[in-house]
Amino acid sequence: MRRKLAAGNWKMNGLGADLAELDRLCAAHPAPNCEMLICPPATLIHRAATLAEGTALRIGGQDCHAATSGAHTGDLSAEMLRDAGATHVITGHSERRADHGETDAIVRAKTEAAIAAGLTAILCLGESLAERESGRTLDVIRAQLSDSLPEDFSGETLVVAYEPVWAIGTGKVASLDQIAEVHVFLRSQLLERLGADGDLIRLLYGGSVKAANAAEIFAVPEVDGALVGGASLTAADFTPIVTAL
Ligand code: G2H
Repeated sequence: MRRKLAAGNWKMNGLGADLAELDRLCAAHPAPNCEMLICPPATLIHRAATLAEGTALRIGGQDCHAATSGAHTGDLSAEMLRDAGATHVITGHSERRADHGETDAIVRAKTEAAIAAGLTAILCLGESLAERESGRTLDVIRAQLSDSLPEDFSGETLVVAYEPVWAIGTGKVASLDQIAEVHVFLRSQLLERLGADGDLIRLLYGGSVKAANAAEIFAVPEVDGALVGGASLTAADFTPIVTAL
């Protein structure tokens, strides 16, 4: 049975003082077979991982470079994230795709680098509002998945997060039917590509998830958890999402 996952993405938020929120979160007890993860900014990964040691909280990065080392000023390799204490890394978030021109090919290379470094990659994909309104959602999802999936992965090393771009940070949540349609489609694509192993890959929903809507989203077929932005910044907001898993 697939483990459930509540993953928090702090984006470009968080100073040392905010580690107090993680300290509070460490007191949360996910149900059996459920995991909680926070991806703080890179500057906090080492301190966060040290603080979370021995607790159920896992710490991840928000991005990594595709190369293992070299002349890439300002970038971080997956191995560096692991060395700092990360167990996971987000790849292909729509904000990276938009702000840094990350293509599916780049996302795929980053995801491969993450897995090679021993991290679990959370590979994000999702359609824009224009793509949804023109009826192309499933075509876009199919293409993003096939073009950004790494060569080798397993249920332990890869998680796929469906994040409709129009629902990110906007307060607009996709309807339960819209979430179900894409998640069931993603599962069918993974089964087609991997056979029975396609059932082992966890699928997260992301986009304005909060305590008030988490339980109904987690009850949608093929939803194994959530990637949460704004509502992961405080323990008070994130703990109920973890316990709703
Ligand atoms: C989507 C999500 C976290 P939010 O980006 O990845 O953010 O929950 O703020 O919409």
